[in-house]
This record gives sequence, C-alpha cells and structure tokens, in this order.
Amino acid sequence: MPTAETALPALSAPLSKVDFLDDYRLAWESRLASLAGRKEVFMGKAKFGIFGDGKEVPQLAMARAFQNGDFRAGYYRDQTFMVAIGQLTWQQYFAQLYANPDVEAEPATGGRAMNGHFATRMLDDDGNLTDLTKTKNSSADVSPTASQMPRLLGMAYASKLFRQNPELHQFTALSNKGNEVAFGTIGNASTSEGMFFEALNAAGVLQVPMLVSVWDDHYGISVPAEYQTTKQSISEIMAGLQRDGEGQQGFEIYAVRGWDYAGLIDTYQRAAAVCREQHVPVLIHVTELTQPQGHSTSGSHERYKSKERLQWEEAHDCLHKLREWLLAEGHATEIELDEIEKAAAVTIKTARTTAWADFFDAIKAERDEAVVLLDQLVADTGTENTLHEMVEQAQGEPHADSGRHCADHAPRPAPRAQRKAQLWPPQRAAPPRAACSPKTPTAITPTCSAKASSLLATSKKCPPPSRPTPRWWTPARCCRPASMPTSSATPASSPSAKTWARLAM
Ligand SMILES: Cc1ncc(C[n+]2csc(CCOP(=O)(O)OP(=O)(O)O)c2C)c(N)n1
Ligand SMILES: [Mg+2]
Repeated sequence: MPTAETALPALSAPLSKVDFLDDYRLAWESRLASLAGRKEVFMGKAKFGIFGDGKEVPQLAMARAFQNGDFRAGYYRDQTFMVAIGQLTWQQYFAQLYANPDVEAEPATGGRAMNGHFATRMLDDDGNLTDLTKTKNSSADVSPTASQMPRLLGMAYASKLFRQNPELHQFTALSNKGNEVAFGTIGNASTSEGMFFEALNAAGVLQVPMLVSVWDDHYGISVPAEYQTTKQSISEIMAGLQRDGEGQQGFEIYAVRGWDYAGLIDTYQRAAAVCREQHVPVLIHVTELTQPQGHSTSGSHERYKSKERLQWEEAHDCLHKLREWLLAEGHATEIELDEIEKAAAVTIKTARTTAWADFFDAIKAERDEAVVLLDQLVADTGTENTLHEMVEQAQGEPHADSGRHCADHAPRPAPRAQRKAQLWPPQRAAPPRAACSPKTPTAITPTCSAKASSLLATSKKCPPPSRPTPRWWTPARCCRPASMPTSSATPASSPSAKTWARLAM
C-alpha cells in the first residue's frame, strides 16, 4: 500500500481535548449516517446512495482550516466537512437521501439532486444576496466528476481579483479584500480528467488561492489506481508544479495519510495559511483512504478487492486510527470513546427517523387532502364511476399520451414541491394557475369542482397545459365525452374508501 511522507511543522493549531473528542464524535456520526444511509436504500426508502465513509478524518482537518468567507467546490464524499462547518445537519442529510422536495427540510437542492450533493444558500427569503463574508460557503455540487474544478478555479480567481482591484473593495458582502480561499475536493480517479489538469495549470499561472484536496481511496468505482493514474500517485506526477522557493511561480504540494489525524491538522493549517496569505495554490494529496462500504449502493466491494486489501482497509480505517491516536496520546479513555460512539448512534437514529417522518407525513397529508377533494367531487358531480375507473387506470400501464390538457385543471392540490418553489426563491415563483384551478384544497368551491369535472369530461375546452401531469391521467378517461354513461353500475359501498384502498401507500 502506498505510504506518503510529509515533513510537518510544529502544531500550528493548538487544539484541546474537547476539540479532539468533538472531532471523534462527528467522525462517528458521519460513519453511522453512511451505514444507515445504505440500509435505507436497500429497504427501498431511497433510490440510490453514495456516502462519505472512509473519508471522515481529513474532512475534519479541512474544516478546521476553513474560515468565514471561504468557499468549497467539492463532491459527494464531503458530508463530514459540511456538518463540521455547520452547514448541514444529519436530518437534512437524510432528507436529501429521501429526495424531500421541501427546501426547508433539504436546503441544498430541495430534493432535486442525488444524495451527497451539497450547497449553501446565498440568497435570503427576499431573494437578496446575503453577506458571504460572514458565512462558510459552498457552491452547489454537480454530478459529472471533476466538473467542480473549473468553478473552483473561478472562485479562487475572484478572490485574487478582489485583492488586486481596490475598486472591488466596496463589495464588502462578497469578499474581504480577497482574503478568501477556495477549497476543492476531488476523488483520485477523477484527477485523470482534463478539467483537473487544466484547472491546476491555470491556478499555477494565475497564482490564485485555490486549495485542492484529493481524497485517494485507490479506486474509481471498482477500478484500481494502476489503471487510472501514472505511477498511481497524483502528487508524484504533479511534482513539476512545485514552486522552488526562488521566486518562481508554482504550487505547494503536500502528501499526507488520510488516517493520520495530527498530520492532517498540521498540513491543512499550514497549507491554508500559504494559500490565504500568499495566494499560492496548494495541492494536498490525501492518501491511504478507504471505502468501508464500497463505492456506492450499486456495488459490493468484496467483488473487486482482494482479501488482503479488505484487511488492510479495516486496519487503516481512519476512525479506527483516530481512536488509537486518542488513546495513545492520553486524550481519552476507552470508556469515554465508547460513550461517544453510543451517543453518535442515538443522534443518527433520531435524525434518520425524524427526516423520514417529515418526508412521509407530508405525502400522507397530501393524500388525505386528495381524498377530501375526490369525495367532494363525487358529491358535487355524481361522477363516482368515472373516478373509480381513473383509479383503475392508475393501476395499469402508463399511457404514452398523458392527456395533460385536461388533467391540468383537475381539482387536485399543487404538488408540495411546487408550493415550496413558490416560496423559494421568490423571483422564480411559478406562474399563477388558471382561474378554475384551486391554489389550495380549501379554495375548492362546488362551482370550481363542477368546472373541473366538466373539464374532465371534454378535452375541447381545455386551455394549453401549464405543468406536467401524473402518468396515470390518460385521455381515455380524462377526456371522456360527457354523454358516456357513468352511474348505472355504481357500487353501494363508499367510492372514496375503495379509491383509497387503491391509492393508499
Ligand atoms: C464525467 C463523469 N464520468 C463518469 C462518472 C461516473 N462516476 C461517478 S463516481 C466515479 C468514480 C469516481 O472515483 P474517484 O474520483 O476516485 O472518487 P471516489 O468515488 O473514489 O471518492 C465515476 C466514474 C461521472 N459521474 N461523471
Ligand atoms: Mg477514489
């Protein structure tokens, strides 16, 4: 296994026992969140999961060097860092896993991106830019690997321009005269991409405060480093970027083992200081990281790792090594650390349960709203059979033509995501709905219900659609001619009960 050595300065960030134990707690919470997350996917509560297990400890060190005003551009492994800087809670983490569309529950993407896509909000409720120098910031993650690199370079360059150009100093909510560092994270395999090399070269030319961390777990999904990186070491092959200390422009390059907590703390303190003060770009190659659960929920790492590699990963697990270090240095006892682990489990269980309840209760509430609306529609219009058949349609194959013209004006509440989109951001509020469409369930009146019913019965009068339609609203039912028989075979039992037996989750 690779072993990178780093000459380190004396500890530049004097931390106390309290700090160490806090880091240990957070590392464990993060690991347990990853383990719980994978289970949630396998239980069918989320579609896919990719987690930050095995990369916890370097992120704690990075967070300790990250200051207000700084920016991150990273990727899906960074949950520990985001919680450490106070911009993510574990409940929000699970809300994103479940794809909760409520921006209050999932502020990073409102459930629109896959899990592990982090972001901080830069606009307030009125759509105004917040003071970014007072917060720890992250650009919004995107899924193509290495695509964080161009934006990382851009943010670092912006910081340099704010320092160089006095006319920009008036924009005090954007930059404190270029004192900000842009922190980037990227996986080892993704450094093979052109965007990585281009961004590093440009940063060296421009001499910008860009600090790139490579989380090196030796794999890119299941493909080992020998098939990804020349010499299997990104820091070795980028060594030519190293500045020589004689006035020549270049980088500072560090290599440090990902389980070496003390070494990581020192490296990040030193690296961030050089980057921030001198505007020298930095590459930190964090080696010897692991994938305790494999790459993602789509695979199983036992199939692509040797028995020896799996054993090595267990022995070099960064949490395990952190525990060893805390005990060896006398910062904690076994009992204290056991207690922290137990408390972390409670924290994660609570976060997961609360996030799920929040997500699922909202769906149940919408279902209950819809029951009321359908009952009212039946009562108002006597279209019991039509509704019944629509539900049966819902059980079948989706129709290629969604029949959206009519369904757009069906009496149903706006989806929760849409209601939230109207709240945030305000300038992107959805256009007002057609006059007959209720804004909320309580806005439904018998008149409007009757109109909606008649719209269901004929397609000719339907205005153009304004939003997508559930797949099960088909033209065959939705645009049924008004003359078609509806009620002769009406069952005596309550239609809503039958309807809900079918629709209920
Ligand atoms: C441009 C692009 N190509 C391929 C993928 C599919 N993909 C997702 S993760 C990944 C491997 C990344 O490995 P690495 O950079 O080492 O990060 P790790 O997951 O190991 O932390 C790949 C190939 C992608 N998301 N984007
Ligand atoms: Mg990797």
